[in-house]
Amino acid sequence: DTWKYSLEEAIDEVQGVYATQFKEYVEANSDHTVEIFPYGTLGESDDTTELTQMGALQFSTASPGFMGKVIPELQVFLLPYVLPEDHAVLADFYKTSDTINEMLAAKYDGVGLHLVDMYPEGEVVMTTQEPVTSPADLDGVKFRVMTTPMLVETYRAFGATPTPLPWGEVYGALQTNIIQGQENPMFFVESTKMYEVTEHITYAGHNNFTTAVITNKTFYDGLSEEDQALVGEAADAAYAHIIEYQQGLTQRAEEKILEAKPEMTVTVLTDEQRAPFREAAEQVKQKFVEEVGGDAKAVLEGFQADIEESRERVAG
Ligand code: 6CS
Repeated sequence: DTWKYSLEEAIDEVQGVYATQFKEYVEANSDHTVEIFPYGTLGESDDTTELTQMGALQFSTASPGFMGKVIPELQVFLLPYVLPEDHAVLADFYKTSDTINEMLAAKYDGVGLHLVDMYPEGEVVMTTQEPVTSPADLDGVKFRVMTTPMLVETYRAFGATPTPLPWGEVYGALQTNIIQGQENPMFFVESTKMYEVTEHITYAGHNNFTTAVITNKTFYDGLSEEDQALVGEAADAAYAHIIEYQQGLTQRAEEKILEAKPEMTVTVLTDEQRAPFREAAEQVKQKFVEEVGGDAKAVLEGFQADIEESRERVAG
């Protein structure tokens, strides 16, 4: 069979590198072929998620920054200062967390999907027109976020005027001053040339971009045991590859940006400068628990416990 697999990114960006590895594994180990549809061929993330729920696509990459509208508990990934910064701890966490692989995975089943894998894409940085060293600097800044409500809450707590937009509108909105800031991993700031339409980059250490690979549930349940195992193995191979691929990726992207635009400023906030952002994060976590309700509290607590276990495991 041919399995259709859509991305929110280009083929040479992180999601494309993952999907290419997945495809190579499937094709080397079965008679199936995987046809990849990069961003721009089928619509925005919300569209490709729907196409996957309907079964028109078998696989897609669907980031919680958008999918949080469909499964509200997924917004735990958007909460600032929750995910670990250490790459090895992160890499262990996604693979071993029962909160992700059991509790959140079950939520996907409820909306006609099966969760194949989740992985980090890199530390999120803010890019803005004016320098940012404190929440006061975000006052009056229309700041683009992905379309899930907790991101709006985050940037409101950070002092900005949050503006949710699908990805396709971001570059143009920066160019025309409809927005004056946005956040994304450094590789994406470089590959999509967002540095051309912003002047300052700020590392606040508040999050790592998480994405998820999903399949249509009816499709997945209909696969033979052998093919289900193949999907899992292909995901494991792609996961190992993407974790390795990301070593130094942020740094390399930063260098490329500075080469293309030497006047771009890059600021890594100190612990002291991060303190008010961390403080604001507490009220966002509280909002998540209160407003999302349902399993939100259990998910956040499970998350924190799983992260702690990963920290201990990696520390040896
Ligand atoms: O900001 C966004 O909307 C996009 N950012 C990344 C890193 N991947 C896809 C997503 O659509």
